[in-house]
Amino acid sequence: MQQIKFQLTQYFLVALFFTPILAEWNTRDYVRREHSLTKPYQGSGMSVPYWDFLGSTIVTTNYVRLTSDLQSKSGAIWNTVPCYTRNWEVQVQFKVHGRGKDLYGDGFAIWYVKDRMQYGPVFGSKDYYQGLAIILDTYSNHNGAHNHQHPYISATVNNGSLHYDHDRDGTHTQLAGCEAKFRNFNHDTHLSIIYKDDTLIVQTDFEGKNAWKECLRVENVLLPTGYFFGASATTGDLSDNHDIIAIKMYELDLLETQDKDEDRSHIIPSAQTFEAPRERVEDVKPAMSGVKTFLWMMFVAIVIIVLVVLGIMWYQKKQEHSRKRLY
Ligand SMILES: *[C@@H]1O[C@H](CO)[C@@H](O)[C@H](O)[C@H]1NC(C)=O
Ligand SMILES: [Ca+2]
Repeated sequence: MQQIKFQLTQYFLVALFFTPILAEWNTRDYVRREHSLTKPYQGSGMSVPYWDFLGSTIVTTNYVRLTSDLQSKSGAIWNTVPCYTRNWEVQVQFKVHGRGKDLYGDGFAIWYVKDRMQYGPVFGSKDYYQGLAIILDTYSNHNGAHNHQHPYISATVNNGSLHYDHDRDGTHTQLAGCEAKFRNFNHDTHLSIIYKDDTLIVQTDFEGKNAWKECLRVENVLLPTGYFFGASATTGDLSDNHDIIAIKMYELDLLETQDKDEDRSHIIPSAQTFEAPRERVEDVKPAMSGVKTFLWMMFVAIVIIVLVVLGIMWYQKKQEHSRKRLY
């Protein structure tokens, strides 16, 4: 009760001050501290509440630097608290900047995944991840003609079976993407990731206009609860400073159609744009019950169809028969 009151008060205070800016937002959404990273970062001592650090990451009073503008660096920050919110929005204020005018890289990624704190080749984090990656790729590894420019933002949902192919800039596994320039700006750059009603929306505010611009929207994206938010970046031969200024996670209201008691923790990350080959499904255990039900229903449907077809054939035969008898 007290907590609710506190949140309400907090909301009203925030609303009073920011009503013009927040006008388009759902009025009951509120910030979840345990999934957010805001200034001042440090609590008591050196640690940052709710966040762990990996690799080259350094924390200053004004930013969290995942990599500096030096070659072969990898850094990450990971939320320590799993997210049990069904509908959420994560807003990331970041700054990517460096000396390179034409050559810079490699980029960074915002994660909502099962495994945290793991080094790897996908922008500083592990490949074959389970969950969602929003990748802000600044360097095109593709030698041939690309169908898009860099920097490029893309969304990928992985159930642990997909490999991120840098040579193709991950294009064969992405769900959607957009071109967007966000390097070396003097104004603030913001990214918004919304996951609501199984729809993923990524918006950008890179032009210093204080307005969101839609980058991508994908429906029928299934993500479980209980995963972790994180951000990671990497440099190779090319480099950049990849700074996270703030991460704010907003809990969005449940929709009327959503059951608040539904257990979403066992969902396997998927998106309908995936073509799931049926024979592969069997070797992944957690999917069994769902897959079994599906196959069972398919079987029943096929039996019904066969019966109907047989019925129609039998009926036609009978009709023909009676017609023959008539003439
Ligand atoms: C995982 O994703 C791959 C690629 O989309 C798909 O082929 C496979 O069937 C999926 N596995 C499960 C258990 O959903
Ligand atoms: Ca790339």
